[in-house]
Amino acid sequence: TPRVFSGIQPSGGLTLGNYLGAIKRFVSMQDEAFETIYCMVDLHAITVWQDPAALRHNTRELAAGYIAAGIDVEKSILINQSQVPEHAQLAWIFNCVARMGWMQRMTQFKDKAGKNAQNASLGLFGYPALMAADILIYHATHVPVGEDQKQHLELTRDIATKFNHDYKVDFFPITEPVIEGVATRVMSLRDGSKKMSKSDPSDASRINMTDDADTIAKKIRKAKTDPDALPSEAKGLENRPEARNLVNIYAALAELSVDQVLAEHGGAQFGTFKPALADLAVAKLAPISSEMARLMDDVTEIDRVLARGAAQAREITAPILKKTYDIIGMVGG
Ligand code: AQP
Repeated sequence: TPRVFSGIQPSGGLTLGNYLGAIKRFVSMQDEAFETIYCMVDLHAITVWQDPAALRHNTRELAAGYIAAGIDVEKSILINQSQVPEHAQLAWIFNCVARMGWMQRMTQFKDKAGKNAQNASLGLFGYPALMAADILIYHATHVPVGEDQKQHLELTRDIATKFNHDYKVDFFPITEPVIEGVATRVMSLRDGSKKMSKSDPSDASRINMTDDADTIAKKIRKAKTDPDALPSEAKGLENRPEARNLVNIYAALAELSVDQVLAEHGGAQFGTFKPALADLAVAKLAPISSEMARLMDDVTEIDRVLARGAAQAREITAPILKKTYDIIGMVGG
């Protein structure tokens, strides 16, 4: 069976962008004909500074978010990255396969390192090699992600191709990105040109999965928009990034196409559309956030789930790492 791997960083609270761009898709793939493995990528999170107590909390809360949103641990393997050591072990091998020049082209590194790239961690620079290891240590064939991860997945393919070529093997699969739906790039509520992000300094820029109904309504009411009414067709949203973003969010939450949403709301002013969107968001998110809160009441249960997930994962990863060492020529591989 085709195997799916994907992950989310516990670098803050889950956002609506993570939910619509990633988790919602993870849940649907779990129910299709795939073997599914989903991860809290804590080793990725520490490529930028994380307060230890916050990292621990965010990792457990992310696990609660996955489960509350519909990841079923009887159907999917749910893991925390650092609890499956083969991820980091294979990443070292891939550090020796990937080329400096490939890494230097990564736009996420440029965005995250900013102007002072000399002060970025070496881990932030090597992030895509660890991501390739996360995927390939399972021989995963399909990786559901948001639009922003496309370049990293191309690098994963390049690493697999070079490894196979250098060692004259057909060992690592060439992974397919799965970037589908109307919410592959949910934008900031304050700036239609920036993606919604858990680490944006402005909390008003995002909807957190743990926001209460009033907060969600207020953030949507204050979201940046233009003064025009909604168009009646998708092409009327061109050059209106903020309007398009709100319509896309509506469509993704309601599981409708953009044209279906506009057939209903075309001609409406934002004064009418925003409350409708807020009601829909609250209706969809409130059950998830209350279940997350319930799960977080007793973290021993979450920790138990993660320990079990790690044991299941290692049944897959340990033989693949052993075989990799063997191919490379390591004694004991
Ligand atoms: N705004 C978004 N729209 C659609 N998909 C998104 N994803 C993230 N933001 C959006 C998808 O969520 C998955 C997990 O992403 P991540 O947490 O590993 O890293 P990220 O993409 O860097 O997410 P953030 O929220 O922006 O985190 P920080 O602020 O820590 O960098 C990925 O599949 C991603 O595409």
